[in-house]
Amino acid sequence: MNRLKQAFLEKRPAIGLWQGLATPYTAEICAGAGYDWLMFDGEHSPNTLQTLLAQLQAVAPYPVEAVARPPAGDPVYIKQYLDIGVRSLLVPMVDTAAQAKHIVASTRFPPRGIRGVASATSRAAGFGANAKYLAEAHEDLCVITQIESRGALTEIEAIAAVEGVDALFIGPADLAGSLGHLGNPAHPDVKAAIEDALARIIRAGKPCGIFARDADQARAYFAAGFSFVSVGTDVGLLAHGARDLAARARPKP
Ligand code: 3PY
Ligand code: MG
Repeated sequence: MNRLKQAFLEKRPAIGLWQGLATPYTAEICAGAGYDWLMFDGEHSPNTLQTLLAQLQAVAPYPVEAVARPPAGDPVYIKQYLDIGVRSLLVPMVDTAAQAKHIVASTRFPPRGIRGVASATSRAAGFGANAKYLAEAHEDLCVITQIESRGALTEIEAIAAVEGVDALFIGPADLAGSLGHLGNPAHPDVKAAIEDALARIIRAGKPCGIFARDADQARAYFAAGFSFVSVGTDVGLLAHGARDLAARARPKP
């Protein structure tokens, strides 16, 4: 069973960690660190299908759900991601219900959708060993669409109502940009928009996720009703840790 969907069903808060380093070695370190899900980023990190595949293989033995974000909600990316074994997709920049429907259709084989058919050669189907894959693949998928523009805010109810959209995820950085506050997701207008979006997504009956900058903000988001929260990034952990260590080790003049 998809671990993120399981957490949603059991109403268990799911903590995630953003993965931007694009290497299997660090992904494996993070996989054993106690997060419920890791998010491998194909939108803003230097990931190729090969680097993504290597990271999926590295984290496979760990009890963590591998979420991956394609560069866009394009059926071509989606079928490639699913074929290498991604079960949970975070799709950026989804502004309308029509887009959300197209994305869900891209994850389903005909007649349910338009996903290109492969199973004998795909890792997702156990390289042909899973005879039920074509019939049952959709049951284990988790499709999450991002709400991160002024336009998407107006469409929340319609997007949340799309069958096959399992959860919605607010992107504070892009949302801040779209609302005229680029680089300032803490601006009161953005905070108000996030609160309103969360309330409407909960009313629509869908789990809502968000990106938090630190542990305090993550806990506050869980307390506010978010179901899944990503806290910080692997890049940030390394960058801050490295800078801090250098600064503290340098002898004072
Ligand atoms: C954003 O903040 O725009 C994201 O996509 C991730 O949080
Ligand atoms: Mg974004």
